[in-house]
Amino acid sequence: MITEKIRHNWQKVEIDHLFSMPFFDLLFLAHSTHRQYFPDNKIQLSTLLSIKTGACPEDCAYCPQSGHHETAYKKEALMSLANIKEKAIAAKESGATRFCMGAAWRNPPEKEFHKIINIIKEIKTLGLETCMTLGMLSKEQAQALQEAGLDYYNHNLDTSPEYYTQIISTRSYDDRLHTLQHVREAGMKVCCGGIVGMGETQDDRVSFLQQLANLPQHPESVPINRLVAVKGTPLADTPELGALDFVRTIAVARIMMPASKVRLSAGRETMSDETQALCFFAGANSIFYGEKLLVTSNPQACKDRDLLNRLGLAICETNIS
Ligand code: SAM
Ligand code: DTB
Ligand code: SF4
Repeated sequence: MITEKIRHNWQKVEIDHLFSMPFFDLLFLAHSTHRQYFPDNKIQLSTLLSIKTGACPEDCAYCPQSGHHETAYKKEALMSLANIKEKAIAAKESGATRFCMGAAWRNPPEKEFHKIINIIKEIKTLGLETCMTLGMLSKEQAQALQEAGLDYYNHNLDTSPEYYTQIISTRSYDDRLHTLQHVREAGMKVCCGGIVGMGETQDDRVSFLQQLANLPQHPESVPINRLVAVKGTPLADTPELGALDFVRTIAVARIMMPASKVRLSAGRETMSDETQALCFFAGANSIFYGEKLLVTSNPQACKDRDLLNRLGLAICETNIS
C-alpha cells in the first residue's frame, strides 16, 4: 500500500526536519518509501557520451568544460554520427538501457541543430532510450527534439537559488526553469537534479530539493552528483562532502520525489562500495555506467556489475524494442 504521497508543496521546515533525523530513522523512512514505488528494487543503467567537448561560453564554477577555466580537457567539435552510433552500440552491448549525450553549449547552435535531430533518429533505431543535455532550449527547439523521438532532456538546477549566483553568472536560475518548462510542454521526460559538495550549506541542499520537488511535475529522473573537483576550476580545492551527508541528500530526495528515478551520478569514483551501498538503500536506483562521465572518469563497468552482483541488486532491462 502506498502511504507516501506525491507532493508539490514541500516547506523548508519539513525538509530540514528530514535532513536532521537520526541517520537510521531517515534511511528507514527513505527505504520504506522506495519499496512502495519500486518493489523490484532494480537499478537502471545510463551511459554518457560527450558529443561536443569543451570551450563552453558559460562560467559554471564546477565545470571542467567551461572556456573560462584552464583545465586539462581539450575542445572537440561535434562528433560524427558514425562515431556516436558506435559508442551507443557498445553501451547497449554492455547493458545500458539509456544513452545520454551531452554537449558543452550554452544552447544548441542553429547551424548544428539538424545534425542533432539526425543523431536522435539514428540512435532511436538501436532500441535505446535517448537523453540529451545541450544547454538552454527555446520552445521550438524542445518541440523539434521531441518530434525527432528524444525521450529525456537533462537540464539541472544544480543548487539552491540562493547559492546559484556564487557558482554561475552567465545564466540565471529562471533561465533554467524556463528551459525545463519548454521540455515539459514539448512532452519529453525531464531529467533534472544537481551537484552537492560545492561548499553549499545544508540550508542550500534543503532549498535545492524544495525547488526540484515543488516543480509542477517531478522530474522522472533526478541525478544527484557529488562534485568532481577538477584541477583548474574555481572549485578545485573544495573540501569533499562527507559520505553521510551525501547519503542523507539521496534519502531526502527519495522521500520528496518518491516515484522518480534518483541517480547516484558523478562522484562515484571517490566513493567506497559501502557508501554506494548506503546510497542504494537510501533510494538511489540509477547510475551512470561506463568508464567515462563526460570528460572525467567513472568506475569501470565490470567493477560496477560486480558491486551490484555482490549487493544482489538486479539491473533494469530495456523496456523498448
Ligand atoms: N552544457 C549543458 C548544461 O550545462 O546544461 C550540458 C552539459 S553539463 C556538463 C551537465 C551537468 O553536468 C551540469 O549541469 C552539472 O550538474 C554536471 N556537472 C558538470 N561538471 C560537474 C562536476 N565537476 N562534478 C559534478 N557534476 C558536474
Ligand atoms: C548529470 O547530472 N551529470 C552528468 C550528466 N548529467 C550530463 C554529467 C557529469 C559530469 C561530471 C564531470 C565531467 O566529466 O564533465
Ligand atoms: Fe557549459 Fe554545461 Fe559546463 Fe556550464 S555545465 S560550463 S553550460 S558545459
